[in-house]
Amino acid sequence: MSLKSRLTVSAAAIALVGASTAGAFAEKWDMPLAYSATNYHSENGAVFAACVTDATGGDLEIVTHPGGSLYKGDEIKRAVQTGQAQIGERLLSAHANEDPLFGVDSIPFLATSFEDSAALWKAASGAVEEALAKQNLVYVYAVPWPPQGLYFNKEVNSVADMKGLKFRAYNAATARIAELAGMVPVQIEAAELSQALATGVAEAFISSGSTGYDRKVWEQLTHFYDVQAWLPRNTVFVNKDAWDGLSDANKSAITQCGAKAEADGLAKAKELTQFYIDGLAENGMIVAAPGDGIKAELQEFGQTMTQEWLDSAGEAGKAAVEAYKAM
Ligand code: PCA
Repeated sequence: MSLKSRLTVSAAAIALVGASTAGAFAEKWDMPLAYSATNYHSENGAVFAACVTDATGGDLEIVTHPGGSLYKGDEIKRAVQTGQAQIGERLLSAHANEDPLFGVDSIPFLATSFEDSAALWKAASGAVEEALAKQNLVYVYAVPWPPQGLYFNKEVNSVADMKGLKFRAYNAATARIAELAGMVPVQIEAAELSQALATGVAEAFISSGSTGYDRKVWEQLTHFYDVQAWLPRNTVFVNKDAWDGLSDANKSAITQCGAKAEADGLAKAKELTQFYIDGLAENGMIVAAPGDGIKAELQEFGQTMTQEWLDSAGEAGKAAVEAYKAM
């Protein structure tokens, strides 16, 4: 063997040893997300993933899969619980049927501003973390959506005007509102919302300006009423077994990057709230505050639903709401 080829062989051997060493220790985690890649939650999730990859020197690489591309919204939580994905982001209130605590952020008119939503989360997140732990999940961070408003294909001045509309729901609370208003609830993920509106499967819904903007709902709908009913959260969680297998250094990277993502995501949500609402108006929608009549009717739904939630959520739920109200 010539000197040159011997050098080449040994260089290749070293490269191989290097690669297999990294391969043996480095881990790659998939992180499914339900919302479009350009949504601020998904962008924030991508920054979080890069933060973890960087902080661990590539020892733990997190790869995001936005837009429901790996698992659809309603599949993400189960995928992480069972370890099919190691980490994921989900609108937790969509699972309030499993544990009412997951719906603490979707009680109408309990917390209607970013400030109140932060206080409510402070009061309730410990109980939510425990509820997640019972399901083999470790809480990492949560980021709110902007306040929720009502979208329609006509002017609506009272609950009576809503009667019979097919109402896209994204959790138990939104389905309950439909029921109380005499509408017909249909459960649809945001990724399928544009199509549902285009085909008439849904004619109205409640969500933030963000989702209306992302789904270009001005193509079918005409009115947005800025009701500010609540601010639901997307929550990021890790499979408990995957978590337990991490080194302390890697756990701490996730915790620290998560804390940063929680703060940055909140700042983005605040910054973008008006931008989204302006976007709806610029694209031809009528954007208005709800009239006093409809506001009073919705407030009544809120009281009914708050009581229903307290009845179902047990001591932990009651304690969280009381702690929030005392803040
Ligand atoms: N957008 C999400 C949940 C709340 C929001 O503002 C959605 O409509 O699916």
